[in-house]
Amino acid sequence: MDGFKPLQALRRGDPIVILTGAGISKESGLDTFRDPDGIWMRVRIEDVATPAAFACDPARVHEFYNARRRALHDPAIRPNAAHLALARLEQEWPGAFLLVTQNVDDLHDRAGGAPLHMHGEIAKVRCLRCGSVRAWHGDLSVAAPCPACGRAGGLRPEVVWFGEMPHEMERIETAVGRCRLFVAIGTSGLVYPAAGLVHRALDAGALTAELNLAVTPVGDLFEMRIEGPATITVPALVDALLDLP
Ligand code: BV8
Repeated sequence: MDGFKPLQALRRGDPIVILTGAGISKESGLDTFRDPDGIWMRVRIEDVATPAAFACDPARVHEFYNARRRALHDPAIRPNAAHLALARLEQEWPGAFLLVTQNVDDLHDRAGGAPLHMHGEIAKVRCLRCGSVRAWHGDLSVAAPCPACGRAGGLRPEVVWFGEMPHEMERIETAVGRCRLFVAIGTSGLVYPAAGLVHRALDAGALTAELNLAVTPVGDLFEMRIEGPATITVPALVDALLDLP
């Protein structure tokens, strides 16, 4: 793909940061949020993805996440060629590499990657009573007792809601500030602070690339814009990077 020509300014082993969003999981069968068939087109953020929503109607919030967690157990939902290509890049790249995902699904992990889940993970639970965090694959409910402290009523999905601070922002911002290549894949670039990371990459003089199915509101910020489905564009990006001298 000619669109990858600017990559030739990089050296093999230059630090890379990749940011992914819901679009990378779309071809695996998981809904995005803001596409016409997206999740936020069916349910309001204020009703299911804020601390106030959980305080007001925890059962409704549990059901929203239970349905999405159950989907992850559908055998038809599995990592796609884009997840697998990023896992290959992570394993073979001879320099610093950080994969940051906004996604709460486990497809990068199941592909063999080691993503930093800045918005948390739907297959984990946190106890508000004792603070413990652990894997959780079944349905959650208000009555479910915490496996650590035994108390009920305090378990919540280990995801970052709107109005909550994403995980490991300092580590993410440090890596972006040092990277030579910043790639945003399958994200609408509308949710902060994730959407602001490209500015930090530009300030650091990094090469920036956006891989998306369509033009996004922040597309003009990126030096490279590769349009197409992630299962095509991401393997092509990884091949181009691993072919660098
Ligand atoms: C916070 C987990 C403060 C839950 C999510 C400025 C600065 C800081 C904050 C703000 C700010 N302005 C506004 C805010 C508040 C808010 C925000 O950004 N609101 C937006 C709506 C304006 N931000 C926050 O609240 C954040 N917290 O700021 O805390 C603070 C400060 C101090 C101390 C304490 C607190 C927290 C945000 C995190 C919220 N949680 N997810 C869950 O999943 O249920 S965010 C939500 O949007 C999603 O979960 C997802 O993670 C995120 C981004 O969505 P995308 O992944 O981009 O998905 P989307 O559908 O939008 O786009 C998909 C893209 O894929 C499209 O472009 C499409 O074209 C493309 N695509 C589709 N198919 C394909 C494809 N691409 C390639 N191939 C394909 N096949």
